[in-house]
Amino acid sequence: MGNSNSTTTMTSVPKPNSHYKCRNCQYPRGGPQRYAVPDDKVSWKTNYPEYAPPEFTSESVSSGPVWADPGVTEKGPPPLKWNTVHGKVNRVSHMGQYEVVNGLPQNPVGRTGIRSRGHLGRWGPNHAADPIVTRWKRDKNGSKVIHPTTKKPILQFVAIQRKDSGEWAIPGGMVDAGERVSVTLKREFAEEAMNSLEANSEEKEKIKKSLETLFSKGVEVYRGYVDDPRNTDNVWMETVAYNFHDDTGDSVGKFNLNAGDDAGNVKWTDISSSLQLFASHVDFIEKVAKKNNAHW
Ligand code: RP5
Repeated sequence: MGNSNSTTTMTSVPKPNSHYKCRNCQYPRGGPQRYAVPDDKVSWKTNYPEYAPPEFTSESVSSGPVWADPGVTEKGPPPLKWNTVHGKVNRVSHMGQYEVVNGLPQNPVGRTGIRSRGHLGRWGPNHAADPIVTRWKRDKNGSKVIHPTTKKPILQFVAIQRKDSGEWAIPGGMVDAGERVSVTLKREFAEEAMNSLEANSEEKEKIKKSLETLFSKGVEVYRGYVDDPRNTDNVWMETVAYNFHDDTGDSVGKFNLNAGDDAGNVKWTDISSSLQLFASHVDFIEKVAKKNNAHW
């Protein structure tokens, strides 16, 4: 048998390029165990007749805060307009048109083993923005630190430790209804990494000024789906990630990092392929490392 024949007869399981963090595990913070979804059953195109995922909506969402949509009632699914901006709420996905099944949006990447809204407020896409603030790692003489193996300079980014899961993450956050992404990026960074919520008005003004300059020169590195542990079959996170790079170390390098809001800790973190971060944040960081020709 020749090689060409053996490749055609090989049984290969297609590997999904996502759903590592929102599949085959316990739903976070009090949620149920997700229904098992093997790699070859992630796609909605694959038949999975026995699939019976549990439903879960957390109390914080079902109690009807302003940031959450109405739930399913005896009259059926909420009468919202999908795949469009409805009122001020952006229900358009970066992934293109999503399916609506039995009146509810369907996760565009595939099965997650759980239904309903979990901890997320919006049916369908929940939009976030992620500011990746970077500088070069420098020694005490101010020279860039070069990695001995790759011979490339080491980049550092501002990471926060999330209070909800304890994992390290990019200090991103939800885009408020009607808010511009550029505003969310600055607001979230100021709140989570510089604790601007606790600052007095003079300090707030200083933080605002230094961020204005840095954040005016961002480069978009990613736009799309996030493999977030809160995703379900009907709700999922999407983001726009920007890199704000301080090449000389003169602006960001001087920032006083100070954890606030949803962050328990904040620190400059060396970028390398061994990083372990919340959701699929490591994928965005890899793009930043490659873009800056840094060690990975
Ligand atoms: C992730 O959740 C996004 O990439 C963003 O970092 C974050 C937004 O959620 P919260 O931090 O507001 O909970 O999917």
